[in-house]
Amino acid sequence: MAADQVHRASTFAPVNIAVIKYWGKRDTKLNLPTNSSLSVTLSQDDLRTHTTASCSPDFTQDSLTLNGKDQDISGARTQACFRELRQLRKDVEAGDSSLPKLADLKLKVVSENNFPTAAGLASSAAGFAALVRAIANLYQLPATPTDLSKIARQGSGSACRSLFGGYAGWQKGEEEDGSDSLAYEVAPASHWPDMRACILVASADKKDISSTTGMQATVATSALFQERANIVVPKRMKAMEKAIQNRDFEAFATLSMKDSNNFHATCLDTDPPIFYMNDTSRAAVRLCEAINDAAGKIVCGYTFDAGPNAVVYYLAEDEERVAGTFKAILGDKTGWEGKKGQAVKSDVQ
Ligand code: 2P0
Repeated sequence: MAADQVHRASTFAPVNIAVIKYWGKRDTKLNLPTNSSLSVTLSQDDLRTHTTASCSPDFTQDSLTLNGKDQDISGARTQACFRELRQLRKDVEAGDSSLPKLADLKLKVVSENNFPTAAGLASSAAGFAALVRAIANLYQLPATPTDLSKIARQGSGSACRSLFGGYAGWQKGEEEDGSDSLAYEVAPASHWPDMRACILVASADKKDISSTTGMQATVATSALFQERANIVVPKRMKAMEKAIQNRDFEAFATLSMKDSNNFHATCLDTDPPIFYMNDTSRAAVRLCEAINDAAGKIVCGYTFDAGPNAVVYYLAEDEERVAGTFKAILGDKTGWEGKKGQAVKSDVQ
């Protein structure tokens, strides 16, 4: 191999927003969750990570930059992704001696987000999904999205769902080695082409408490948590999959709102309590309730992740009634400069 030869591959990965939330780990090293979860993938035009992975005999160390800044890659999560992908490449190289020995070369990963990082907009999900897929493409691995989901999960749990478009589930699995804790497609976006999402940016600041820290505090101290993980979520996973299969918006939106509220209730029940929602978030909840009351049926459903920003789902036929109302009150998209009170519409992809 020529000393200056650089091998390179690029990919995009989308943000996903859970409607049945992941919150709690039973194994912190392998990122094995205490309950299954389900998400909707947002359009890459609106929120996504673009990542280029390259390797070359000229590189002297592995590196990762995000939005132009060097990232610490010494953590166990990034190392696990690099290690597993390299091992898969080694297996491929072992079977074909004509292939270049890429697994022995240092990796350079360059990522860009087109939205605020770590503000509760699932940036780690898109980030690790893009990192894993870019390296898998670079190594030309014969891996399915589900295979890659088991690697991305070790980077960040929610990342496993960002390897799929449309509606993605993450089954918690039972095995101790994580071999069955993987993502799967519930339905492609084309199954429900009228689904829309509106993101209400209550704050684009970095969140106070990381998801990893917050969820472990909840597991350790919340009395409501066991009920959620063992009873509430298993039933809801089934009901949500059915709502999606049947394109039953009222059921989809009602379950989304209930699960968001149940998750935030366990946050409040954590010692010390965790507050991800703020006054703006609560105003968005009331506005959704008012829109649904005025319509006489459920035309929108909100969900909040580990941050104050709302994602409101609705159908295209209710665009004016839902997104129109939010935009009239909050103003339209003007970019991601970190201003409060923006409404950003997104398609499902
Ligand atoms: C989710 N969240 O299902 C839930 C809902 C936040 C609230 O997944 O520790 O960043 O990296 O596995 O994936 C955020 O947790 O946590 C998250 P780690 P992650 O989308």
